[in-house]
Amino acid sequence: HLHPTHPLALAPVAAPPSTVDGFVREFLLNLNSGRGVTLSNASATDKYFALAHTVRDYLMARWLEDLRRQREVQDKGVAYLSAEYLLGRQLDNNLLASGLSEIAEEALAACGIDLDVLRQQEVEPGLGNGGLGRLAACFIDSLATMGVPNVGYGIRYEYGIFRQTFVDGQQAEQPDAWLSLGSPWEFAHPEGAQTIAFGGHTETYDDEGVPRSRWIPAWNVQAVPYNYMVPGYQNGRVNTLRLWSAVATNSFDLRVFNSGDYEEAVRAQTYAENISKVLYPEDSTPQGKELRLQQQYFFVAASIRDVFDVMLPADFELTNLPERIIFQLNDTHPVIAVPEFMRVLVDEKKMDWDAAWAVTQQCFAYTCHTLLPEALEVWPVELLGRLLPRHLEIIYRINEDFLVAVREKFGDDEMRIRDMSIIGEHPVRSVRMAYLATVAGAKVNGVAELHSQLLRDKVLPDFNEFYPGKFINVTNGVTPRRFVRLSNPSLSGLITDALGTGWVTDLERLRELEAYAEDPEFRTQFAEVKAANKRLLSDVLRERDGFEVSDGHMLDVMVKRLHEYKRQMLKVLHIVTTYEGIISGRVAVGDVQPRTFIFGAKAAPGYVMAKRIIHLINAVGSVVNNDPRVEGKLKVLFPPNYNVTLAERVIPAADLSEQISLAGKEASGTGNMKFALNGALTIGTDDGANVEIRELVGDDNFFLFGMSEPEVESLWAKGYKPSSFYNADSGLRRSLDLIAAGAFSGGDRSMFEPIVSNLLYDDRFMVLADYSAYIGAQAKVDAAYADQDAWTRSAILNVARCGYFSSDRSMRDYIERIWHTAPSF
Ligand code: CRA
Repeated sequence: HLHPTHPLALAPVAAPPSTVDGFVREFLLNLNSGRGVTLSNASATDKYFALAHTVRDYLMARWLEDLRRQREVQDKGVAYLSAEYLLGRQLDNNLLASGLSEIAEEALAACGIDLDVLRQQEVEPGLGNGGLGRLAACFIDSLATMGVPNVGYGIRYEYGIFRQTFVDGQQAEQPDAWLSLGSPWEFAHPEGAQTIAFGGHTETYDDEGVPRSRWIPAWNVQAVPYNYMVPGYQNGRVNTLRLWSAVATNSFDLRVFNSGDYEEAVRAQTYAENISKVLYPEDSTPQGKELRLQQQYFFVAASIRDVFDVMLPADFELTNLPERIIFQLNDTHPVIAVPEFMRVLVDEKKMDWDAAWAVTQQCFAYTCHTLLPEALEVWPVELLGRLLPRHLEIIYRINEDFLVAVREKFGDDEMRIRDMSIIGEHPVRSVRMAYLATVAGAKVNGVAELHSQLLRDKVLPDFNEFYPGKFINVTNGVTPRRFVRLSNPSLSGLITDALGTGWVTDLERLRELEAYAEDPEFRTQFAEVKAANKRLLSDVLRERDGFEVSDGHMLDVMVKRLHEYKRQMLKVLHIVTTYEGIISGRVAVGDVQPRTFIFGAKAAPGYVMAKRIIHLINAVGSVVNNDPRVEGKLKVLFPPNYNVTLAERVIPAADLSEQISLAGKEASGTGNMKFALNGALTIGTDDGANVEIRELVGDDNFFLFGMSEPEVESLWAKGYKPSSFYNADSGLRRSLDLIAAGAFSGGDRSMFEPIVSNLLYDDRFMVLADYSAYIGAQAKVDAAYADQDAWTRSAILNVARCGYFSSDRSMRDYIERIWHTAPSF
């Protein structure tokens, strides 16, 4: 027998040899023993699973070794708490990270298999809504690539973001059963399940002379961890993403079983398992549903217990926690972790309140991702107290102590006390989660310079005054591995030919491309890359949606969630204006730059206005695309179900990136960064990270338009009258009138009337106010695009100057300004 301390038992089994033969052997082994098939009778699914398992086998030794070393050295680690991880497909990323892409391709070819066919088999894990979830995925990629110990904690939703289809131009939602064939990337550990309790009541008791509180919960569920590898880019490091799945506890069933009520027992099971059933599909507009709070508590309670029971040694000195762990709160969704952490320290570990609070304030940091007041989560006290009675008590105590300190600093300014209280009174008594996070967090950060400044000055000014130095900025970033190296292999090849390979982990090196922008030969190659990417996109859209992309068109792209603040309607008005100009004969067809407008956008299923706008985009598309007068000139394509996989095809092909939110509303944006890094020029407002993109690429290489944030504020203060803009601009009048007259609804004037009325009478996002500036900027875009060589030069400069937007840089900023962790080993 192999004794557990025998070297062979301690060390992981070595990876298979990194050769084509070694890969073929491992792949066939996985087909045979993993899938129970031979190569000759294997389905595409079998082959995909065997391939994925083969990649895992190569990464496994490194993963096990990293886990072992982290247990041994106990360096400070980051627990990233996020309700969303929008991962995208894993196969290609993991092949790239392990340096196996070429070997795998050859090995499969030797087996008569096209790697590309297997890539297509993967259903992407869509466990997020948009930017926030994709950001979390970029961050854990960067941390692994930088060798920083990190566990990403989240929820293993059985159904991710819904699959979008269009029925008569209107959005329909289908469940995203991404796990129906299973996932080859996950490792279930049901034996490591944690019990997570809910409900019940609290009581005080005498603990050998010390009065204490305890929670007597009413029911519980099991949180089963599923581990996913997060491999660093070709650095031999593998971090862990741990997602929790809810299952019913035995005791839960037994109680009901004993009562003989079998049906009730099954119902109870379903109730428990509902917790991780489905991702809430609202982006930036939470619905305040009880199940959502259950989800939030479920995953953070399991994660905190994981840290105490699995990561830390049993005898760990709790006052040293800040040297060992930092919990980063990805928006307010995981903020219930704060009172849970306090409950564990005070009630379970019997720490004294003040000591526990001092530790907590060093172990948490909070990232705010929004400026929309409706996105700042608030939980009614009634609901929170019913679901988590002890946590509500703890929140009250935190608030009491906090308000005492506020009085000490600001005096008995009752107005200010009411404004700063963690408990809001209107319209119902509620817990303001952003305030709780701000009070608890060592640092609070916004996600772009402008956003962080507005957070300090407009959203939380009292807190900024009370906690000088707590509010900081960390501008978002995106991973160059997925969003350049993988999604744009042609551009990557061109860059590598010029600069060597180092840029993939040191994106500021793209600066060296500035010189190449002046080289006509390089510009030609760069233009060829863009053209090739357009052809690739064209193939994908033909295959996927039956669309045709015409050669020689400018690709003008707006892909992001459908939200009024992002102003897809401004884009629609531009299209209608251009179309109306041509068909009315006012504009000569020859004067218009041929363009294909590409949209991608999901609307929250309950967001009626957003769904109407989707309907209108499709309606405008079907009129424009079928009108011979604009044939070959204008085209509108709206492929359904925009997701990470489609983004990876669309972004490298784009010429023009639409970032046209009302200034002061888009916290950062991250799509904007991906486009610029892939050589699209931006037309955008001074909002979010657009500001920083423009500063870096220069005004000559960016189409700025529209009101600035202070101008927006002053127009609001003056009173925004959309009709004055309508009356002042004949192009705007004609366009809106065309929509209102039913030109895109077969003469039906009622179909899009709510959109038109909204813009004219009730628009918080001031679409009409920025219309003429937008149309003016689009005219400049047309003129600039006419000079292809100059456009290409600008595009190269965009790539060269956007290295700052690597998520590696974001992570370095978090490490230096917030976490104070370092790469280990
Ligand atoms: N909806 C912001 O709106 C930002 C991302 C990531 C968002 C984006 O401007 O780029 O976060 N906010 O920081 C959000 O989810 C709850 O707030 C987003 O993705």
